[in-house]
Amino acid sequence: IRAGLDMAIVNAGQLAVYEEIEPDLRELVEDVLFNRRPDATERLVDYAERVKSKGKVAPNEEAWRSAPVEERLSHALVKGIVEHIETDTEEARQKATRPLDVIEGPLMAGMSVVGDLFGAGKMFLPQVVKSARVMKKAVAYLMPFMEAEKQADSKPQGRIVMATVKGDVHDIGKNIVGVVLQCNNYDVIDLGVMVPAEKILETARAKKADIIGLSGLITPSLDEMVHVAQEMERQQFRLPLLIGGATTSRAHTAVKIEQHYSESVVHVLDASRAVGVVSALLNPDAKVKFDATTRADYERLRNEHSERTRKKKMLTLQEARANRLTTDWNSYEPPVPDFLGVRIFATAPGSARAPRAVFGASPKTPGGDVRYSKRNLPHFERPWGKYAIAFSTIARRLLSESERDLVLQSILTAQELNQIELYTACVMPDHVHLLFEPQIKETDPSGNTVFWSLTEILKGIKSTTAHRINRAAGKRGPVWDKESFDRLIRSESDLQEKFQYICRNPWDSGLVRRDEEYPWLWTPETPRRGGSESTRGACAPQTTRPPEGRLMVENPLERLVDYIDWSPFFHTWELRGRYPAILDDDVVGNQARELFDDAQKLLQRIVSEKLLTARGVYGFWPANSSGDDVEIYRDEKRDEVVARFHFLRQQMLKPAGQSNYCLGDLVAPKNSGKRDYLGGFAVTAGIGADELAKRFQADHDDYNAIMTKALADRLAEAFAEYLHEEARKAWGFGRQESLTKADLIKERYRGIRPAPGYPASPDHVEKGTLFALLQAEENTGISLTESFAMHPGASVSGLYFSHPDARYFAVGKIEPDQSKDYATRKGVSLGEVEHWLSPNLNYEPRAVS
Ligand code: B12
Repeated sequence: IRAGLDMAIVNAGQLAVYEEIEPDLRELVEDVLFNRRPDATERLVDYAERVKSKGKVAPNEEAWRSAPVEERLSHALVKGIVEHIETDTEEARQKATRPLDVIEGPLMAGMSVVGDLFGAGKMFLPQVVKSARVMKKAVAYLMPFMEAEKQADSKPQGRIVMATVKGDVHDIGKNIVGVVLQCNNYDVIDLGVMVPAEKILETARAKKADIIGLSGLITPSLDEMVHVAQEMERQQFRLPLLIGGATTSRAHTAVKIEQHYSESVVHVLDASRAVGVVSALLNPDAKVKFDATTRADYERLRNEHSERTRKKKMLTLQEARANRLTTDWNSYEPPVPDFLGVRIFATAPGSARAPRAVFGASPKTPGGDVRYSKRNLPHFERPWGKYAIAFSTIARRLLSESERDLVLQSILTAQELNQIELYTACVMPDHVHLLFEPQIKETDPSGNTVFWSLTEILKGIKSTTAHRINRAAGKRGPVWDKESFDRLIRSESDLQEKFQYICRNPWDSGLVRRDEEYPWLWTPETPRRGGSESTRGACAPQTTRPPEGRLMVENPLERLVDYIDWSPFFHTWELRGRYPAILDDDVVGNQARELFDDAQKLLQRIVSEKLLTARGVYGFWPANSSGDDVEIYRDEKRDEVVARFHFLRQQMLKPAGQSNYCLGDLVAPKNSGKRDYLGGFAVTAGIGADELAKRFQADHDDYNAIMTKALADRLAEAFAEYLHEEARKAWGFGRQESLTKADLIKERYRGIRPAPGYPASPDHVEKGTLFALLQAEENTGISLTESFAMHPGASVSGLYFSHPDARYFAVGKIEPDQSKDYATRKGVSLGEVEHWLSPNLNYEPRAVS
């Protein structure tokens, strides 16, 4: 512009990485843009003519393969290409003096190009995560060579211990930040989710961390972050503290956290800012300036906050109630649902407690399998390998029924002790079949992961059972044949075949009739009781009986796919825009399309291979409001209150004609004489998501690990949408709906489904009441943490309101009078209410309590 440019037209859809534009062309273009020479335009037009006359030459996709190995590695990293990475890394290793030089040389150089391009906004997040996958695969390939040479790790720029705080389960955001930091050569120790303060601080101390980073999705986590900051101060930590996650903000960090800890406390809005913040904090010179700016900024935010709080025009609770939403209940007939009680929807009917998916071959290990010989037979083991095992009794002696009980129990104990992830077990009269995956045993002093070995696991099972069988029979001597047959599962079909074979063994071998049960078969669908109480497994010919009085509906995953709202999926990957327009966006369109294609591929796999299990429950209950609360009655007699939902009312001064909303106003009051109803739901699509993500991670594939969780979240929201449609039909008024999926996303239907924690009902504790009414844990397998987060993470729960005037709103800030009233209504202390509603208080709690 300084050089005289008035206007430019950019085809952002064809943006290339600037540094990769051919130097001659770049010079010609720069001459024009920067007005460097009088004949610049002619020269560029001339060049264009020459290119045109040659015709469009299809770029040779593989041309980069002929470049020197250093350039190939850099190209693979920048473009996220994994195909040749092992070959190229091997070539670089042979050229280098030490394997470590490959990391510190070409790989690091490639990653720093990626880091710079991302930092400069020239690369998008999905590309960076794909680059990280290439880097991790290369490093994993070199690892065995470095271990063999006992070489020290390369020196990272700094070490960051990260965790999602206690009570919170979500980790996509944290995982993304972790990958981006790793790309920039920071050593990230990720402690996972639901991590107590003590563990975070102990690890930071033991591992000599340079920075601690916390993440959280829901508001109760904010208090936990304050606690971590206070503990860091008390224990005299001197490390910067980073705050991140959907529920956090700069304002909250400034107002609630920063003053508790004297070292730097910094809120990080998203992954693209993480590297800048971390590098500033770890550079002593830059840190001084960075700290001064941040502290001044937070000071200003605190002042603005207290100014706003002082100036905010608030009503008393009484005044707010007088300005409630009014309904002429006399002329209103609440719709009556088809049924009362709950309905369960599941992709795989069966027990909610153990609905684990059985899938996936053993991941490949770059260093190859560990091969060894036992009694002249070859054996293979690999990390996260799955094994089909068989062992027999000595001389094929027959086990009695109680002995078979003992054996099954002992196998289940190995699973409970977390030595194995059990897929199936069948104790036949004279032999045992098992399908399992050995789990991590420990980390050895040099930081290597050690798995339980097959020998240890089988020795444990065989010797305990032999001992117990002998003791019961008053005998001595061997019970089991010394040899066990183990087979590494190498493919998906291999796994399915073995799984089916074992599950059908009692029937196929003619031991039991088709209509009989075999109690010593265990599968993931079997309730975890073991012994003679255990029931027949999933592969056996069977019918699923729903729990007494409850309707179970089989709901395949593919049905949910149509209900997915894709826009938030792109936000997760930091691509801004609405779907489907984002696919043709000038700036992010290409990247969005590539990401969307990758997502479709994985989604198809998830659906066809049933890699995730979704379960949901919804229900209706007779209900009437009583003040700001809603009473739930046992039955239509409405004389016994079985539960009570407590709602909060807006207290801000509203413009004339607008009401002070409260969800309670949407249900007919008790004294109206009208029979109204309330609905509720809880859904998850996250059963199996952690396991699937873990498998991708074991294959150094963070891209698909993050993608798995993002898709599970989408499926959970889609399930909530689908179930709401079912509920509206069951409630009658939804039967006439003819809405497209886009209409559903725009909520063009009658009624709302606010979730405990969302702005209209900010109290997460109400989830406890909802879960009890739905028997959600039993019916879906979702459990609540101490902070009322739902586990698995990809879960949503909420209430259904049918009133035609129902709209979403934000309760916003509340005054001490409402907190006290709310505490009385709930029968809890004021302190407890203030703890859970802390972000909603328009006052400092200690001033009034
Ligand atoms: C998508 C979404 C979901 C998804 C999954 C969420 C997820 N992926 O984590 C689903 C549908 C499962 C969901 C469920 C719920 N949600 Co929700 N959800 C959202 C939404 C719309 C987007 C969140 C998101 O995925 N962002 C994208 C990810 C990548 O970003 P991120 O996690 O923030 O991470 C970035 C930064 O924060 C930062 N970062 C994150 N961690 C760290 C760590 C460090 C160290 C650093 C440096 C940086 C950093 O970098 C990351 C990458 O850029 C937000 C609203 C919003 N716009 O934020 C509500 C929101 C988070 N949800 C909310 C609520 C209440 C819920 C539920 C409790 C509702 C319910 N009753 O069912 C449940 C809880 C689920 C559970 N398991 O307990 C509230 C939370 C606030 C509150 N009042 O508690 C929000 C803010 C909505 C609102 N306005 O009220 N939700």
